[in-house]
Amino acid sequence: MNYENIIVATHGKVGLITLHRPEVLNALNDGLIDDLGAALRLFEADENIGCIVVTGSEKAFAAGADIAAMVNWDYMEVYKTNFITRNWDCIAQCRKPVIAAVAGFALGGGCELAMTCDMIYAADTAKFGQPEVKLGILPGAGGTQRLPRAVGKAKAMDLCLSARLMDAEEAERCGLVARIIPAAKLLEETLAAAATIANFSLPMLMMIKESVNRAWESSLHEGLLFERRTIHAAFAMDDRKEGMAAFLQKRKPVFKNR
Ligand code: DAK
Repeated sequence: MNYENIIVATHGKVGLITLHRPEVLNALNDGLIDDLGAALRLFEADENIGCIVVTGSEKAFAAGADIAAMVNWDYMEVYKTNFITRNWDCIAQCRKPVIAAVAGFALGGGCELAMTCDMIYAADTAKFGQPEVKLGILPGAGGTQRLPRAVGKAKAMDLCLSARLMDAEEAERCGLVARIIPAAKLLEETLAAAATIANFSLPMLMMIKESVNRAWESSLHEGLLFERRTIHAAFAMDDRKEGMAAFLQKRKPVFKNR
């Protein structure tokens, strides 16, 4: 596939998507989100891919939705074209693990895009924020919902209402970011972590992802029930038998994704 706004590569079992609109700090327009959706669907369908990394440039993961594209739009236009929403949920719907590797700015829709991934690995240069209020709008692609779930109400209110930016250290401290990595090593270390993940049993990765997401989307009781049913089901898997047998036989497991 040829894409205009992203660069796609594979590294063994890891799919890498690099947002690529350098002249506008990877500002998100429909074209980019459509490209991202198409690439994710191909990786999702590819049995050889076990984990996906989404990244940007050294300067910006993404500086938000494309303000130049939005400036003259009116309500009917965004409503009828389903602006951004059309492919926006492509990451959330992906069943394989998706890591956002963020260097530089992740602002507005860029921060929302990173939060839609399963986890964020941040370069020490990363800056997160929901500065939409400066433009006279509100975070509109999940920011008012995912940010408080990730960092708590107080900090989410502070970020959304004041438009201030948060650095990588603060983002890790408050739970938005899973790891901080020196900028020069961000991609290398993220790809290595993604490779470790991708070598585990794919159906088990999908079950774990589904179960952890339940913690966000249901009560504790419902989440625990879902987890219990899932671990019972895991006992039907060849990979579960293989993983345990390999441990006892002191050898590496050979997972068959079954
Ligand atoms: N859109 C368009 N162009 C952008 C951009 C953006 N978000 N961010 C940067 N650029 C462009 C700049 O205009 C500039 O272009 P030229 O002047 O060179 O032609 C180029 O990228 C380099 O930017 P700067 O010269 O400004 O670079 P600096 O290092 O000085 O500053 C910055 C970097 C990131 C602090 C600054 O560029 C900035 O403040 N950018 C805007 C950040 C922002 O406000 N982001 C929030 C955008 S609103 C929706 C869902 C979601 C959304 C909306 C609707 N629905 C479902 C309906 C989301 C909205 C947003 O994200």
